[in-house]
This record gives sequence, C-alpha cells and structure tokens, in this order.
Amino acid sequence: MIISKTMKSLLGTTLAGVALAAGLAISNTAVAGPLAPISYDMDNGNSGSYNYWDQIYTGTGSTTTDGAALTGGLGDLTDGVIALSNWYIAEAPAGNGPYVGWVNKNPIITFNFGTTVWIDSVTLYLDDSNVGGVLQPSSVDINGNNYVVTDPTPGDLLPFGITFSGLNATGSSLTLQLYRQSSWVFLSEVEFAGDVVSSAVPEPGTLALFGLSLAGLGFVRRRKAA
Ligand SMILES: [Ca+2]
Ligand SMILES: [Ca+2]
Ligand SMILES: [Ca+2]
Repeated sequence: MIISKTMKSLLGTTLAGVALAAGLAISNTAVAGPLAPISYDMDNGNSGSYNYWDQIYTGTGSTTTDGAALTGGLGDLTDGVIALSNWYIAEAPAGNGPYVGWVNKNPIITFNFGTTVWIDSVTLYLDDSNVGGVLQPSSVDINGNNYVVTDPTPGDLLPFGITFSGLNATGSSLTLQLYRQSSWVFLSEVEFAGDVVSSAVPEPGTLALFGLSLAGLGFVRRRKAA
C-alpha cells in the first residue's frame, strides 16, 4: 500500500486529533483501576462438614468461632486467592480453605478504604456447587441498592465471578449484603475497581520535589554570595 504525502499528513492530523480528544476525555473522566480496601468488617463464617471461617483474618474477633464479629482486618476475601473448585473440594479437610461460608443468614460485609474513593465496579467470586445447599445468592445489596445475581454459566456448577459495574459510588466505605437462595452462601474474593478521589491539595511527593528545588536554589545563591 502506497500512502501519499498528503494522505500521511491528513493521517497525522487525524491521529493527533484522536489523541487530543482521548486526552481530554481522560482528564474529564476518572479511570477505574484496582482499588484495595484497608479492612473489612463482617460476621465470621460458619461450620458444617468443615469450618468455613476467615482464619487468616488480621483484625479483631475470633477467627475460629462461628459467626464471631470480625472488625478492622483483611483476610480470605481480599488475599487475591480465588477458589477455582467447589467448597467440598477446596475446603477439605478443614479450617483454612479459601472460602468464607455462611449458613442461614444474609451476611453483611463493610469494606473500608481509609480515604474517599469512587467505585465503578464490584466483583464477587461465589460458589455454585448445588451440593449441600450451597448456591450463589439470589441478589446482593451494594450500598443499599439491590442487584440480581444471574449465573453467567447456567448448567456449569463451578464457582464463578460476577461483576456489578457502573455503580458510581463515592465514599470511604462500601457495604455489601448477600441474600441467599439456599441455606449457604460461599464467597472467596471481592474485588473493586475505581479511583481515589483527589483533592486540589498537591500530593506530598510533588511538595517534596518543590521543596528540594527551592533548597537547591538557596544553596546556589549562598554559594554565589560567599
Ligand atoms: Ca480470597
Ligand atoms: Ca476460609
Ligand atoms: Ca454456573
């Protein structure tokens, strides 16, 4: 393919225009990236054939007591480990498996971010085994708004991830409630996408650089005066 000079120049202008438009769009719209909570609060999981506790939870509360109030820590739900097999495989023999499983309750989990964040999406990793009364929840509340949980792989009984996006939630925490449709709900990980809400105050890094360059100027001046 031969491209003439005129075509090249037109192409260049168009590309520059596209880049400019994209730059403007980015500067006006927050871009969602991974967001990590600093802690979450919830009731510990329950026991059945095994113990579906949050045993690696770092905060306050008994990680080996059914339903104990857990506060101020991180654990199974945010460790990056996503269960790829059903509870009866992943949790055997006992105690420290990747899931947290709750029975006969609709668990409430509050995630804390420590600063004001904008959250675009939440992804939940849930079991769907249809064994022992373990099914994905029928719906979830995110900050009080209800979302139906549809099985993205009907007929497939493996765990799955489901993303709720376009949330446009702003705050320093987010509350999630899972409404079970069977006796149990099993969750292995929760992921967030969004951004920290920035203010007009310069970041410490910028201030430090500014201070350094001022110090440098002062040093030069003193040397010249000497
Ligand atoms: Ca996990
Ligand atoms: Ca566990
Ligand atoms: Ca499925």
